[in-house]
Amino acid sequence: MQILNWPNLSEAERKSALSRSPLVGDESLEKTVAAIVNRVRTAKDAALLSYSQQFDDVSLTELRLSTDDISAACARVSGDIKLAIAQAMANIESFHLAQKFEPISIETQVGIRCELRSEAIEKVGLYIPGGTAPLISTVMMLALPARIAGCEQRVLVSPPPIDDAIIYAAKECGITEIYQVGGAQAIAALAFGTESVPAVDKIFGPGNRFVTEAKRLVSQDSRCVVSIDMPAGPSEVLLIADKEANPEFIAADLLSQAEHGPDSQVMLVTDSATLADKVNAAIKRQLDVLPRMKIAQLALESSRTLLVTDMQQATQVSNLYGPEHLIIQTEAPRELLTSIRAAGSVFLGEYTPESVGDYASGTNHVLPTYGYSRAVSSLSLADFSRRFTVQELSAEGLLGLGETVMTLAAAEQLDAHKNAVKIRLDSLIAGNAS
Ligand code: HSO
Ligand code: ZN
Repeated sequence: MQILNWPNLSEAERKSALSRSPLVGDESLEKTVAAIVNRVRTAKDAALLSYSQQFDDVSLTELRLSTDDISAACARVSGDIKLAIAQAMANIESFHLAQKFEPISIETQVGIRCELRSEAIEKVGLYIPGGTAPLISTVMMLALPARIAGCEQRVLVSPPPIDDAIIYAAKECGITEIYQVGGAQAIAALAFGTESVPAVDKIFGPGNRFVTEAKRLVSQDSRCVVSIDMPAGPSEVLLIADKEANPEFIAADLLSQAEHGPDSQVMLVTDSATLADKVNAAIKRQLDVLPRMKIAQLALESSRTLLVTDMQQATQVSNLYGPEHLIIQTEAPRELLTSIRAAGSVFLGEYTPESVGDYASGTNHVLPTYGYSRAVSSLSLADFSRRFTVQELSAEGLLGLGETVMTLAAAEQLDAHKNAVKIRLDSLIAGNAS
């Protein structure tokens, strides 16, 4: 990894040191994806089946997996994987169960009750990417909170052929239906509905640039009213380390993120030039034996080590970058936590590799990338429900607030608003007089 000395960099050089590769949101991508979305909207299942042939080279007659398909897939999954899934599920369940919303109900003024309630989103669509890594963990990260929140219909889509372990995890996590369809066409199906795939209220899950673009397009299309979880970019990690940190641990953590994709980015921020050199040497050694060496190597090309003067400056750099994952391997990692302003998920100490959060500690691994951690939160139970308010006034309550509302309505020159209060106050006063 390229090593840069942060204090010596100009403003422009600092910006470029923290830059990410541009998100491919070009016009031709938008056109291609819009065409796919439109075709699915109008031709429905027929379009999905023909895209499966064209993009996945699979000729299907049925999009939905039958119970027999599901049982057969589950029977092929090894006992080891089943046990690992069970332990991960238990932790993810505990952590998300603890996030249950407590309703609020207060009297803001005598006779005026205001409430905040929460209800599950009824229909959710969960996208699980296919490709080189079957993301079993993502099934758990999406399906478990959906079930705990109480979402009634939990639909999973994934490109064919769907990995057996994905099907097993989906079944264990209470997915109500599984469809073998992927790409932009799967997102369009979830947004508009087809003969087989139901339309949903919200779509979750990571995907390639076609999937991401499709999510963006359908979330802005008023012909279907569908929300999406969060904006998505390539996966990334920033690691803060001091001179005491273990270079082999650090190299392993950086490579675990780099192997996700050629566009992944890993950053090391340290006050020790010696550590930076040791980490580079360790990366070389560990990279050599990785099956996904080529992918990780490409990711490392756009990754950097930044040398800072102290740990306070390290947190400033991290806040500027706003990483999806932030690993802190310093003598007293928790002390830095209060200085962290933007990070999707924080991993404290040398025994907390990012991998534990990716799979099984209990936290969610769907996190804001691309600097969005400044304003977007990591996925949680709240994302699977909608909050709404309730209010109820007694006559006494309206008598106590009516004048204020009428004054404000008059100031806004909205007489009908004023009248909706006045008509009641008049009736109350008349009632009192009689
Ligand atoms: N690091 C990924 C999640 C993941 N890792 C899934 C392994 N499997 C994005 O947070
Ligand atoms: Zn990962």
